[in-house]
Amino acid sequence: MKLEYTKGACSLATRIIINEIGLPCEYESVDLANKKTQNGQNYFNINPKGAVPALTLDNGEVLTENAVIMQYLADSTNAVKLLPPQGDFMRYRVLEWLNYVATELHKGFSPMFNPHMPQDVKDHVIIPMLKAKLSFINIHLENHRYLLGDEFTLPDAYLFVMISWAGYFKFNMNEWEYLSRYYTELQKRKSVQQSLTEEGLSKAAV
Ligand SMILES: N[C@@H](CCC(=O)N[C@@H](CS)C(=O)NCC(=O)O)C(=O)O
Repeated sequence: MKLEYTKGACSLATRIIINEIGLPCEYESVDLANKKTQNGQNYFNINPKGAVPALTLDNGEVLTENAVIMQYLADSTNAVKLLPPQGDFMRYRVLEWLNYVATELHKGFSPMFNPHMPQDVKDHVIIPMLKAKLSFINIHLENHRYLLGDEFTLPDAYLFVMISWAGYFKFNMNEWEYLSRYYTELQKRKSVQQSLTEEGLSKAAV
């Protein structure tokens, strides 16, 4: 299989899961500004939505949507610690967090990357909204090592990338004691370290 990715983008979460499971995978970087792959291909020919990640399976199917690719990877390899099986209610708790990170945080951060978004709107609307969501997670993490408790699961990989973006945009992580502790611990995780190294990110942004 092959993952289309962009350095430090949400596709880093997919890579962390690939490394967490230990799957062989090829990687091709995508220049999102020009929609060109590393090999000079028009990226729209791989993913007509133009966004990373896209995972090309060995049978030629191309799967998109970060949260769905992660579910596919866990289910197809029986990685039940990352995503419990159907019939186990914890599966829906994992998916509940995965959906929260995808829809509230990831898509909450997206306008921050838009150069046409006025700074005033970022400062007075987007950043306060993101901070409120990070504060909610911070409180949750006071009594949880990972989002779901003692086990690292799919949304932890995704949240790791979102916290690195908070650092990129110079959010003051000292505001969130438990989120900072969580982030520091995740940075030591083998799959995370491997993924950062593979993307040439010697250290995450915070
Ligand atoms: N709905 C997609 C969105 C992915 C997404 O927003 N990817 C960003 C990078 S983090 C991207 O490729 N943005 C460029 C674009 O959408 O044109 C998913 O959840 O996978």
